Amino acid sequence: MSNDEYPTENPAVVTAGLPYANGDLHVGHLRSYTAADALNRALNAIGQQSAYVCGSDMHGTPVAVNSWQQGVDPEEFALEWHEQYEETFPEFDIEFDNYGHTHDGTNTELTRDIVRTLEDEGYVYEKTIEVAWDPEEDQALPDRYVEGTCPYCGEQARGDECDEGCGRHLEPGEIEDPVSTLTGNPAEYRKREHKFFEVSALAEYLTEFLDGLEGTDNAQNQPRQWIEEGLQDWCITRDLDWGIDYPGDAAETDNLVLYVWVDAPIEYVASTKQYSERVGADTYDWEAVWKDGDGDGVSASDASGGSPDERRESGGEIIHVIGRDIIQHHTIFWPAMLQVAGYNAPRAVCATGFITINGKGLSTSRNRAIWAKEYLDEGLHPDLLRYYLTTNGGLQQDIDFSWEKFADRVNGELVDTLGNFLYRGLLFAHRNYEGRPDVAVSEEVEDRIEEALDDFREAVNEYDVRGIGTAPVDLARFGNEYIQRNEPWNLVNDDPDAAAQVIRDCVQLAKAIAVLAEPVLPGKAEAIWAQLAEDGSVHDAELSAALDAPPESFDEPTEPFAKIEDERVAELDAKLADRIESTASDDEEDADEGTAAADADEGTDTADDDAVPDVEPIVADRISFEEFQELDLRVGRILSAEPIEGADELVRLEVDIGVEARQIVAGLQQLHDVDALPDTKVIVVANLEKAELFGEESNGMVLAAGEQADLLTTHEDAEPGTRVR
Ligand code: B3M
Ligand code: ZN
Repeated sequence: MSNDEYPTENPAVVTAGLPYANGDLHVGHLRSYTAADALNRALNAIGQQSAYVCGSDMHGTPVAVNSWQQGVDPEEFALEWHEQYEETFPEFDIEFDNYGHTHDGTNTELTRDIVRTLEDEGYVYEKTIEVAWDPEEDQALPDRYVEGTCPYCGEQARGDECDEGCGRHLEPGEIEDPVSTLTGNPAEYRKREHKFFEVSALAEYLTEFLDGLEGTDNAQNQPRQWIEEGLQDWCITRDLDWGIDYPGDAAETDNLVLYVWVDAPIEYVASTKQYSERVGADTYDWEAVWKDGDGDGVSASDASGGSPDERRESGGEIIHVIGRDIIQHHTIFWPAMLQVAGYNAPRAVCATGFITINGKGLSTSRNRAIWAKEYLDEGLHPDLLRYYLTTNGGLQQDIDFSWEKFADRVNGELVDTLGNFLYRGLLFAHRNYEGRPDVAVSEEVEDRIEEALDDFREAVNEYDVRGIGTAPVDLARFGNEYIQRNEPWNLVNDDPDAAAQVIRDCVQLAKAIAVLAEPVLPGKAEAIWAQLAEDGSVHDAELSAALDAPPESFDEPTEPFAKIEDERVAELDAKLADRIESTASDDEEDADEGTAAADADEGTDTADDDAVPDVEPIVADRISFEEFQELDLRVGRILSAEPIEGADELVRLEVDIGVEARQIVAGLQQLHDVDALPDTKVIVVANLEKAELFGEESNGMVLAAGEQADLLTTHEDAEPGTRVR
């Protein structure tokens, strides 16, 4: 890879975290697949060769537990889901260049090969450990077969991940108070021989790797902290009969399969390889992406001290889009494996936030989710959801989905801004000129389009998917303002040349909008392209096409987007509420039956199930009244608010707290309309120690509730400076 600006000379690959083949797809999944799809399309648009690959994650206990519950063979079970995903993704225009699965020959072979290299390079050792065991079933309880308490944060956790607490990966035997999800019995521990990958020897390499890593901040910061706390070696085998067999024929590894997190990311490589084999290495060479060419492993001494820069010179631009709960796997285990096995390091890891539904955690088991199929069955256009999911906040931010918010964005941005501009501009053009007036584009509009293209290129380089998605809407906003300012309807008779100029400009803007809209609104962009009577497909257009003249004539346009009416929102809301309620009453019946495995289907997916609890538990430790009084809370009034450059989420506030005006930095940029903040009354922690954020002093803190940073204010007219007790 390079750290050069895109487009680079190297081929790129964009990947999205593999869905476990164990249940229906929902908005939680779609968020990262649409973001990665848009990023890949945008890279292509700016002239970067790039492929988008993924596959189903067939192994591990997420599949084993669910198939066992249904009494189906895991392979059959997983393949069925895999086939369903293959059908569903294209329905959302999520267009993988290759979609494989982890159980296929390519991945199995590549995985064994890589594990053998890890062994040959001296990074794998054997150790006897205690693993959780179900005495009644007389079987080991790896990963999701066991639940208990996280040893790091004390939250309820699954065997291999603290999914509701600190998010850490847990090693076998680490979980406290283990309970079998098969029988509900307390688990025992048994001694077993397992294979370990010596990740701890790679701390220095990984620190350097993180220094050069691009993508979202969370993907750099969290692993840095884990490295500082001390890396543990990683158990790469499991007592399970579903998975890829440990390579070799040593008797002691007979009953072991590889841990699912070994073969899952290798599918990124396997899937790229399948793509390359299909189109031919002359068109896209997987080895140029993933290997430097020599393909040799790195010896133990090299890898621990070796420089990631050596691998940065050549090779491809590897970009991973994932959920934020799997950062550790992608920034510690995965680059460690790649390094030792002689593969290239990722250039970027972009970790997305979670999704809540009506302010509550998405939960598949509670049916509190928007299901992919259900959305389509409602007859809603896939582009609307793509737009909502990719532009609602920055990638790292949590997104709340409600039908009302969804309709507001669709109606305000896609219908009123984008659709309105296209329709009125093109209708005027068709009626008066049968298409594009025969004059050159004005300098003003050409410059404005150039500016939009530059912003778009910058957004791609910053992995700013939201910026990619809002680019066409911003240009349409300009278009509406341009039409309004020039009033072509008043010029047609008096000054026909001037009218023709305005409309010529609008037609060019429409074409530029189609090109810019392609990554996030591929279906709609193609329709606009066809409306303009353009040849070929907008999917093949490069960004520069935005400035080429459109054909001279085109047909009467239709409105590209339809408003979602309030009644429709109410209807969709009611359906969702009913569904959640009826699942809750089913659950009560299940609970009466007392089946211990009843909730083992939790967490069938990416980063979501109940990850955001409905209500946080109250902190058990009480504080005294004196301790409370140490807090100096004051009423304040925001005097001014402006975004801090380079910090996606932060705003610089001037807040009047009666005695003085304070500068306070707050994470409100994505969650509030910054321009509307001045004059808002807030509650300020006035005696908090000063901090520096992005080089800005923050002198106090503004209180806000929950993920959406709902600002605390006063009910009546308490003046700035009033103490809050
Ligand atoms: N199958 C799903 C998840 O934990 C898991 C991703 C694998 S990516 C290599 O989000
Ligand atoms: Zn934890």
